[in-house]
Amino acid sequence: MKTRAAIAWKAGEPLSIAEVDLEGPRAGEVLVEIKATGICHTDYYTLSGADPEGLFPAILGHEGAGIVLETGTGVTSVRRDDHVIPLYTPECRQCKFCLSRKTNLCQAIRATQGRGLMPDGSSRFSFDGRPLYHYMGTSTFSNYIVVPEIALAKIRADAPFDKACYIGCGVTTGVGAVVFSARVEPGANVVVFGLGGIGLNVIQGAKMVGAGRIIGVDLNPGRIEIARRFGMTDFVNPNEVGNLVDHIVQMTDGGADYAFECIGNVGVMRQALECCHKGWGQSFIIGVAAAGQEIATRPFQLVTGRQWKGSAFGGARGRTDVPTIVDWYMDGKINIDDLITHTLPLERINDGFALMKSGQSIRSVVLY
Ligand code: NAD
Ligand code: AHE
Ligand code: ZN
Repeated sequence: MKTRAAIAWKAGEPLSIAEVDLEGPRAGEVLVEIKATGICHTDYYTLSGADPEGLFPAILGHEGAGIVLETGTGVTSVRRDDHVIPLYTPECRQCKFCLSRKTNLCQAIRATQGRGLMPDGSSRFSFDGRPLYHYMGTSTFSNYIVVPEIALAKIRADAPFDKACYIGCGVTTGVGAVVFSARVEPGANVVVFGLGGIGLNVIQGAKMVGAGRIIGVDLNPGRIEIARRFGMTDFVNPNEVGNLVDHIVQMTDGGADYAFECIGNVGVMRQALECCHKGWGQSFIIGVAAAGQEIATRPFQLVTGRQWKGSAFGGARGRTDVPTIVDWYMDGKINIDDLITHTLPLERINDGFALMKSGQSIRSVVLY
């Protein structure tokens, strides 16, 4: 079949909209009509050329929601007309990682996913007979996609696609980091570095679990109002204080119980560790840093009890936890609507990237 898609032909170049050929689902695979997709900073990161796994030409996008159109042989967990969110972190429930119960990082198809291919080593997308790479196993910048069954979370049918799509990455990453990765306890002091599409979800996750002080750090004062609305109790602009780490340690009577880096800046990652409380403070890296970047700190920071951790997809097990997060949204426990500042047709997807880069948008959503 044909599908309308935004193709990333080359790093650093705008996406181009075209009719692409899409092969139908093979065994264990599912054809999904994508109704809406968010644009995440990670799409921009890969398009920029900084992602060591970035491949071109590819169809990017990993924050979508849609409807099952057709299932390949052997598919049992979803059927035609089911509403679904594609998962860049699948959940096979059989691999060593899934069975460990210690991580959400299912590895069943991670190797081929990182090579832009379906689990059988081929691509379902082509243009003029030339294969196009899949991206993060999802490629939601295409109106129709084929994905493995284990990479689909079935969600309730009354959740609107234009909001539910954001649960495919940003909402789950931010809220999940608090709830599943850090398990922040009521009353704890939380510091969030970067108040964008991820950081604001960390803030609302912290509020949801009853955190005490919720301190937001950003260079963009335009983020203050929305962050306060989502639960931030204090704001710090790094340009307006002397030593940022000392400042936060003073504000929190010795340091943060939990810190989250939601930028992808290795210098800030160091600050996010060092502002943590001696003896127990935990710092979670969420931001994705470019190829070649490395983190550093004095080992003494860890010797004295601070912990450096990371969180991918909020520690959520996609097929199990994503439907619950959709319920949280539908029950009014989390706010998605106010974070979606722009909606665009696919033809204007490059404007969505420009809005993100300029700091004007929190999340742009493309509607098919
Ligand atoms: P975004 O562009 O919406 O937000 C980034 C925010 O950081 C902006 O508000 C910006 O003003 C602020 N900022 C930039 N430099 C800063 C600095 N030096 N100090 C303080 N604030 C600064 O991006 P996003 O969509 O929220 O994504 C954030 C990061 O999270 C990206 O690196 C993205 O790739 C990553 N990410 C990781 C996961 C995961 O599973 N680990 C999932 C999604 C996104
Ligand atoms: N290819 C990138 C990986 C970047 C990365 O860490 N991605 C996150 C999700 S970001 C979503 O917006 C992730 O899930 N990581 C775990 C994994 O297995 O990729 C790079 O930098 O190499
Ligand atoms: Zn993302």
